[in-house]
Amino acid sequence: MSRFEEMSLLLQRGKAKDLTAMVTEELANGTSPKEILNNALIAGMSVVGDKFKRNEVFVPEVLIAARAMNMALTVLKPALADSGVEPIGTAIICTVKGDLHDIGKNLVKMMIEGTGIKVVDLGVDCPAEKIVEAIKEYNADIVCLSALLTTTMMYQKDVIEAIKEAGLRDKVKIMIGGAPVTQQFADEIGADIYTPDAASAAERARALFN
Ligand code: B1M
Repeated sequence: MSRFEEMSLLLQRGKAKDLTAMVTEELANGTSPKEILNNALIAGMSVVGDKFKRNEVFVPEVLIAARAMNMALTVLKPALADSGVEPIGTAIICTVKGDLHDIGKNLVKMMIEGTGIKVVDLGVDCPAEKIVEAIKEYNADIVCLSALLTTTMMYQKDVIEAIKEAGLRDKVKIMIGGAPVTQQFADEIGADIYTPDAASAAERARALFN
């Protein structure tokens, strides 16, 4: 098994300390931080995402793997910055106004981060104005909206209207999701992408930059 595969497995098993130690060791040995990111961390998260989609692992395993990834990234990030590796794009994510559910949103965030996209998290109960401001401030490429209530899913439409009114609609792709949301609803309100789960959200976000 290669060192990358070993690190990928540690990530999949959520072994945060062992993974971080191994990433530190590899960096000291001169392994490229970009290769560690792509061949070990992103590769590992992508396996977790696929298993999550097939119901072979569940929310706790994904959260534990994501925690391991975040810890490893704390040692990798300075090396990535030194070697000039930039995120492939920027996403804004939030749960929309009136809605406090954030477990699914956090999973989507972690999986998207796992693809090398920078994610700015605006939290829950997020009004349209705040999203519009964030698109400008962070020069975002994608806006990711989560809603878990049949009442708040309608607010995703208000956000799209606000983005249009601000003249930013052509600048960003809008992805929506959450338990009551469907492809048909996404088409009706003019969202660009609907995804049913966190792994698909990460796949579709990444595909925008291929
Ligand atoms: Co609430 N709640 N809740 N709740 N809650 C639901 C959603 C509900 C279905 C329960 C029920 O009645 N059976 C129901 C909604 C009914 C409806 O609208 N049709 C409901 C209700 C009614 C309420 C309150 C109104 C209850 C009350 O106070 N009377 C209230 C509303 C508060 C508010 O938001 N204003 C409320 C409150 C809460 C808690 C605070 C107690 C808690 C939230 C804690 C938290 O999130 N920090 C809570 C919880 C935990 C749930 C349930 C039990 C679980 C939700 C969850 O986290 N699922 C839920 C019932 C259920 O789903 N079984 C329920 C796990 C999570 C991983 O899945 O969020 O669906 P999910 O995310 C998935 C996908 O949907 C997708 O990917 C994720 C993972 O693959 N996804 C995206 C999500 N966002 C995406 C975005 C994307 C793409 C994919 O692109 C951008």
